[in-house]
Amino acid sequence: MMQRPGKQTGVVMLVVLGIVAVTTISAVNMQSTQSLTVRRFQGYQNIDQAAAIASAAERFAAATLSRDAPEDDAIDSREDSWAISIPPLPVAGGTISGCVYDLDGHFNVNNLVDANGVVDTEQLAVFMRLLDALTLDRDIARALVDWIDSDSEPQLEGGGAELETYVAQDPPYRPANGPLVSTTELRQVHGLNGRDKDAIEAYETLLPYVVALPRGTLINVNTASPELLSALSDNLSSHGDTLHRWPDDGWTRYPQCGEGVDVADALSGSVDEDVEDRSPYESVEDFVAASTVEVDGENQALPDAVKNLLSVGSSHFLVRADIEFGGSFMTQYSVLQRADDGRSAVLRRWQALN
Ligand SMILES: [Ca+2]
Ligand SMILES: [Ca+2]
Repeated sequence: MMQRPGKQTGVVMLVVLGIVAVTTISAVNMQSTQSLTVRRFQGYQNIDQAAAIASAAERFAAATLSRDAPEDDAIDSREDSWAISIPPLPVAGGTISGCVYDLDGHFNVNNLVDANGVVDTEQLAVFMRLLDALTLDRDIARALVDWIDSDSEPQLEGGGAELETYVAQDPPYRPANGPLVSTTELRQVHGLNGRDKDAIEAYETLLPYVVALPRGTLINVNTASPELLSALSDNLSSHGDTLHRWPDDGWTRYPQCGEGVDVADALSGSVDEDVEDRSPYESVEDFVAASTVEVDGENQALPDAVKNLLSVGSSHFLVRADIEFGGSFMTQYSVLQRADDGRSAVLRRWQALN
């Protein structure tokens, strides 16, 4: 589908306005930097400046998401105004670049266990097929259920792991028996833990496809990876590549930002028109129709139980901001939860200095 130059231009104007706001903040702070006579504090000061710029970028992203909320009937896709990557742009004394990823296109591991602390068999089936699609061991799914579920009984069908498995580790530790706060916790789960090369590889393979969000999120079929779409039912195991709605293979970059929209090109309205049709699904019913496949001469639609796990919109986003300031580099990640009224709350935020 052809990209819409008008929309892109609008987006870039907003980016420029947002950066002007950021630059103003930096300029004020620059003056205080210059008044410092103690040079050895310069590094800390730069980090403070970078953090201030990152914070402005986070607010800018939240504002973009808020504007988007009523724009397209709760549809979120890579065609939306929040989905562009911002190329390195100058701010006073440094540069800023960044992007926003939708997180509801990933499998939320906390959905594996329901509100009563008991395994959700429908979610477990999807997760096991996702492991299949990634050629990972299905036992990881049962170990993960045990890590989250409230009891201390290992899953019956094998692969489960409760307290006795973890106290045998060196050093010993306990399973959380509750939701994951971050996907980095997966490195403690049986099958993904320890110094074993296969476990480390399995963790790294799985990480781009999963997320740890509050329980009850729906999978956005407009931003889900081909692997996750393939995992929705046995019938779809080879259909993810045709069903996904990414205009490029951008899901493989997560959480790296893509190449930024060229500001000059976008302002002149010159954008790439040679893009394959990946128009977003406007409803879950649209997706169900597109994913209905013929099996043994009969049309088989996605079962209702799976349909109920899906959405065409998103409530959770990862904002990435890369800041260079005075020779210091900082990457800040913020997990935003957008409410129905468009306002976002920050669920988590972390920074990496490099
Ligand atoms: Ca258990
Ligand atoms: Ca447990």
